[in-house]
Amino acid sequence: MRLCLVGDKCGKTSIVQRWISPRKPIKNENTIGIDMKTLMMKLDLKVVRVQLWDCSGEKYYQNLLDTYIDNSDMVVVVFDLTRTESFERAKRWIERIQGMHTKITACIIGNKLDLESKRAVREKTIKRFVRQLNIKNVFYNECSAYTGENCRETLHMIVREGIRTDKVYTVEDFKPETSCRIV
Ligand SMILES: Nc1nc2c(ncn2[C@@H]2O[C@H](COP(=O)(O)OP(=O)(O)OP(=O)(O)O)[C@@H](O)[C@H]2O)c(=O)[nH]1
Ligand SMILES: [Mg+2]
Repeated sequence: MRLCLVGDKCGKTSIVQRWISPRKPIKNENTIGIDMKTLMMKLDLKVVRVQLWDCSGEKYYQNLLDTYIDNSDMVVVVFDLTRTESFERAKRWIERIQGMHTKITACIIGNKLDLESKRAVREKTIKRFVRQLNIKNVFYNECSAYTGENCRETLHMIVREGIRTDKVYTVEDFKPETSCRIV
C-alpha cells in the first residue's frame, strides 16, 4: 500500500517517525524533496507493507509531486491545527487532488493536538469542509506526533481503509515474471 504525505511544514516527517518508531522521541529532520520509508505491520490478521512517501512542504518542490500522488493508493494531507494558513494550504491540496481524480482516497490529519490551547482551526470547521468534498473516500483524524496521541489509531484507520478498498497487495503481486531476466 502506497501513501503519499503532503501539506506545509506541519509535522509530516514527525508523524512518519512516530509510525515507524512509536517509542522514540521525534527528532527534527528537514525533508529535501521526497523521502521514502517502508513499514511492515500486522493488522486484522493481515501483514501489510506500507510505503510512505513523505513530501517536503517547500513550495519549490510542489510541481514535482503530481506523479507521486497519481501513483499512490491514498493521499494523506496533513496540516497544523494551530495555524489557519496551514489548513488553507491543506484545502488547496484537496482541491488539487480532486482535480486529478475523484476516485482517490484521501485522509486529512490535523497535527499538533498537544497544543490545544493554541488551536486555531475548529473541529466543526474541518468537518464541515470534509462533508462538502467531492472525493469518494475521505476521512479526518487529529493527532500529535509530539506526544504520540492518536498516531497509531490514525495509521490503523488508514491501513484498514486500504484493506477495505482492496489497496493492499499480496506477495503474489510482487512475484517477478518467470520470463524476467536481469541483464
Ligand atoms: N508541538 C508539536 N510540534 C510538532 C508536532 N509535530 C511536529 N512538530 C514540530 O514541527 C516542526 C516541523 O516538523 P516536521 O516533521 O519536520 O514537519 P514537515 O511537515 O515534515 O516539514 P517539511 O518536511 O519541511 O515539509 C518541528 O519543529 C517539529 O518538532 C506535534 O505534534 N506537536
Ligand atoms: Mg518533512
